[in-house]
Amino acid sequence: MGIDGIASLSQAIIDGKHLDSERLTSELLASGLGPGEILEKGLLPGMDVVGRRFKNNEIFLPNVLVAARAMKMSMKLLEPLLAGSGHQPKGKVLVGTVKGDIHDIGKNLVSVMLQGSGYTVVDIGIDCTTDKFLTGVAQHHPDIVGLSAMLTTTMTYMKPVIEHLRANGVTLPIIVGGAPISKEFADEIHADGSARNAMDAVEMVKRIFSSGHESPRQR
Ligand code: B1M
Repeated sequence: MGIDGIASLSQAIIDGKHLDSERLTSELLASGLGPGEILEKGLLPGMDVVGRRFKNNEIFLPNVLVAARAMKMSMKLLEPLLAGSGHQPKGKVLVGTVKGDIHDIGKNLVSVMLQGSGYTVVDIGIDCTTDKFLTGVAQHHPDIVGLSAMLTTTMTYMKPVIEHLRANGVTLPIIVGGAPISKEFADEIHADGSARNAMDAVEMVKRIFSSGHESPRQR
């Protein structure tokens, strides 16, 4: 196991072979490779190829679905290791994918990396309406709200979510992310920050806490 195993894992994602991706992930872990390296060098490059081929009409939706299932099988093994354990929670972040959008792999990865950095994450799922975000905030009392969108057609729903939360007195920092989200778009919809990937999201959350938006539980 090593370079060959990693390449086979990428290929298993591309081919949508979930049993292979699960087995290879276990074998790579057993051979001593770290979960972060398996994710960065095996899973994400595989999913990148899938995205490119889908865009170029070289493969079709069912292929993307089986690739996503293979990715999820591997992520199930990696998530507990990426998240780590025994951290004192530094604050709470509520995350959800906005209405009309069912993409959740990226959001889940952001959640895992935040947990791995010591934050508690409340994940309210996919296809979340403005009210679902508001109810989530009322129920879970997060310190930061995170919105995810992967489609140019659903990113526009982030604005109504932010407006609905603000209109109902939610003053918490709201961050946005997902493949189509730019900093300009985030500014335009009055989000408090945006992140390109899971690592950026962790940095953004850290910055928000260190800039004075500290957790109410720590005040
Ligand atoms: Co969809 N899909 N998809 N898809 N899909 C994309 C997004 C697309 C770019 C593919 C393409 O054309 N190249 C394209 C969007 C085009 C656009 O709008 N510009 C697309 C399309 C068109 C569609 C459908 C409309 C297809 C159809 O039905 N004709 C449909 C829409 C369904 C819907 O949501 N209503 C659809 C469906 C699906 C599947 C269900 C088959 C599946 C999703 C499975 C799932 O998530 N459970 C799927 C997949 C897998 C993809 C691709 C191939 C991969 C997405 C992914 O998981 N990437 C994707 C192409 C691509 O991105 N290469 C594509 C891996 C993940 C780790 O990265 O999601 O980017 P990502 O997350 C990153 C960052 O974005 C960021 O950090 C994450 C981790 O680093 N981030 C945040 C995300 N959320 C964040 C929140 C933050 C901060 C950072 O703060 C809160």
